[in-house]
Amino acid sequence: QKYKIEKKPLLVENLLSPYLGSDFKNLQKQIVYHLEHTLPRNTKTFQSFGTYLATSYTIRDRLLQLSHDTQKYYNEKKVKQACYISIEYLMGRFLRNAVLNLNLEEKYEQALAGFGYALEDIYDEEQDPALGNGGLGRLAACFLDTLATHNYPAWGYGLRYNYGLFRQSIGSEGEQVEKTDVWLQFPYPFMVENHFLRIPIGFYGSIETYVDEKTKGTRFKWHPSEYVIAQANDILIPGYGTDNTNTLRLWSCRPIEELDFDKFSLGDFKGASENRLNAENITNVLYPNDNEVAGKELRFKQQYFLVAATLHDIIRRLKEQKRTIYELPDFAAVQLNDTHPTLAIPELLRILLDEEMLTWEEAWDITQRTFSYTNHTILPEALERWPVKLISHLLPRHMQLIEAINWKFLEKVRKIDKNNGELTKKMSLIENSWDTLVRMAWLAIVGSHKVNGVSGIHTNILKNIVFQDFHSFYPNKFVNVTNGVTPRRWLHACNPKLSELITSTLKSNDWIYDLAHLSKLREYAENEDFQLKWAAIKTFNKRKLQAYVKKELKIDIGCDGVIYDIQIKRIHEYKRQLMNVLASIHFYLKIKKMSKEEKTKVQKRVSFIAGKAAPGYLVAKKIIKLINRVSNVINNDPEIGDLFKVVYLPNYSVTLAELLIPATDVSEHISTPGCEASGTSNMKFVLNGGLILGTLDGANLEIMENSGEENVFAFGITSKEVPQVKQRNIEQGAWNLMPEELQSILGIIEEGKFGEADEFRGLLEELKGVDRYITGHDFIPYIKELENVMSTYQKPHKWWKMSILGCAGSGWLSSDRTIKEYAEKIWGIKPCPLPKIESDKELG
Ligand code: CRA
Repeated sequence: QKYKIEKKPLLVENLLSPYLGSDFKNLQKQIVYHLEHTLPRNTKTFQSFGTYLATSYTIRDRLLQLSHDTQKYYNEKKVKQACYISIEYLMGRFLRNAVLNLNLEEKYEQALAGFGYALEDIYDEEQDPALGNGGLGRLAACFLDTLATHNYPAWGYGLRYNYGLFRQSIGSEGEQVEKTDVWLQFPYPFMVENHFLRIPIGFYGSIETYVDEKTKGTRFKWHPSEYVIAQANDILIPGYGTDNTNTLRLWSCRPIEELDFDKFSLGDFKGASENRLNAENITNVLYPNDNEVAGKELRFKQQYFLVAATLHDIIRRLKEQKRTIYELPDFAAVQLNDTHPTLAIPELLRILLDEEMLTWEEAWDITQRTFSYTNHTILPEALERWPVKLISHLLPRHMQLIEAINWKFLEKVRKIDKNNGELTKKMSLIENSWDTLVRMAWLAIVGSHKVNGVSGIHTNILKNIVFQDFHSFYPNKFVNVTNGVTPRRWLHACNPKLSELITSTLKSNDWIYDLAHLSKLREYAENEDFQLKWAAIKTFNKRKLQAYVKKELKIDIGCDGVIYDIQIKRIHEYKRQLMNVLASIHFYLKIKKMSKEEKTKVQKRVSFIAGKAAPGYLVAKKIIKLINRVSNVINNDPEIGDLFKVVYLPNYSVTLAELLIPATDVSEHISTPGCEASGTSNMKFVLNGGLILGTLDGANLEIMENSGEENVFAFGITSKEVPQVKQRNIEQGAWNLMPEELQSILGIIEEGKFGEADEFRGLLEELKGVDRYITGHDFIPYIKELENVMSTYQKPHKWWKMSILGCAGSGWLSSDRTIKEYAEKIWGIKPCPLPKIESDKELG
């Protein structure tokens, strides 16, 4: 049975030149053209990688055409657009997503089959650009997919790092080994260098003061002493089932002067290239920290480089439409993805005051109406504060403007400050602690018209604790927009069998762009036949993972009747991978003590963990080492056999997640309550019929609301109760409050069962002392809930009902819903679909 593939007819053929016709013969011609002219190879020498490149270039051609049409149309309509500024984008592989979104899968399959290639294998030739660390960057990528799919006029702005997030392998001692990610060593066919856009960006220098002849007021002008060039690199973003194609513009840094010829002539070859190397440094490397600030001058330069180039581009595009600077807030809604792009606020103010010659009132009004800010974390180590000294040196005019913003803001605060300046001190954008520091989050709040958190609980914590004073000061500024994920990549593309089953059951594929339709699956939750099909797909996906583990890690794991229990995310103390591995030791010891008879009743399980640790985060690296040591002992213990395995999968990436998520029975989201702002992989698992074992934190809570509490394995206390537990730990010592089971596990580690006796001392000292993340407190409830997971798995009817109901309730977790909220509550933008041309004539 065939179903309509997309709601709106695809118009590619009609809009494009005949060259881009999409019957499979035409596609073959295009592929061969690129093979011979772009690579260049010839039809005798091409291999899989060349075929991947040539195929990708044909996709790029199509997207280029569509994006021209899209931009032309948006410009004609003068629609308001969203500009998303983010220092990270974790896009994942491009080809499959583009082919599916353009609805060309069958045709490309046919075209490549003619050359003896399977499209599926060609997809695997692509490397995964890792220009982000974790959830924040992946969220930005999901948003781009949704914005294009739902025809929103939107741009993404970011940085084109030469080296993405490091590649991780595991050394012989179980430790993390990091290697540079040289992702540009081969061409990346989906990125188009835009040589027409080169923007000078200044640093350092001095400020000139002069009197404005017209107004007789004082004016300022910044004279930077150093310049670099920002060059645009565009990645075109196709939407699903639409012609609208948006742009992600990534800036790379070039020197003003490539080579100092005078120095070169004098034989100073190193000195001659200094300029180039210094400039390229700016966009060289992605800082590998997640939820933590690096605090390095180069990082600060990256941040300014990003926002200066972006604002220049936005204003250039505004003026291209012959509109005045006063119209900026009606032209663009600029979203600051966390505080990393906060310098956009003083930068815009500088442009408006010093270049456009506006008054302060006008400039400040435009600035506030243009920006909005998303907060993604409340962890104190992630709240950015930059030294005033550093800012004054690098960007003297911007520091002056931050001081002026602060002065004007505090004037208002003082009026309500009844407590000896206490409030003024707390709300000041500038803090005097170990140094004089600018609080970037405060600046972002003051300079934006809306501030949002990324889940219900997170926004409440922002309003009531972290930004409490600001919330009282600006009661209407704070809103919640819970995160979401794109169902195109995270179900339709990564789990084709489940996608087919859902489409054939619902007799429509409308769910792909309106995920709320999944609720209709509820009526099948207890249908035995449907459950069998559902479960069979899970097994199919698990077999793929089983084969991967065998091939890559040489570990034999079972599949049928074995629970695949997965925790994949950055390694962080608050995410408590340590608690997970301690529980593994608990189960290991328990099985070892069992009689033969008892062992036959054990529910088999594989515990998978994957995730990178920031190279400078030593505790997180120790956790990785412990996991690998424990895995080694358990997996090689003949008394355990296939009853239990612990598998650490190296080099976690978007591509690996696409393999793991569809294959998961239960996934763990066990952060200390209050610490995980939202989490987004939890949403992806539910969408793929995986169950959640989680704490009352982040988006877990909203998953419980939407999929039903009874369909989530939840445990532990609420975030409100956490401070009391922490306080007790401090007062009485965590060791004294720790359950005996855990004490004895720590003892076993200390004895050296998993490596040298001293190896993990630091990790354990924290647990025994303060135990900031309350692992001791939560350990027993966690183990009990894991046992509940295992016994529920033995009741397949109940398990699959929970799994189906989870998925049926996940409509709300789509990034389509999230973006609709941003568009309506914050940006004031509307969809602007390209007009349809009513002809289905195949050209070419
Ligand atoms: N590390 C949060 O910790 C959240 C994402 C996206 C994070 C996650 O809980 O799902 O953002 N925070 O909103 C962050 O990066 C700087 O803060 C994350 O990815």
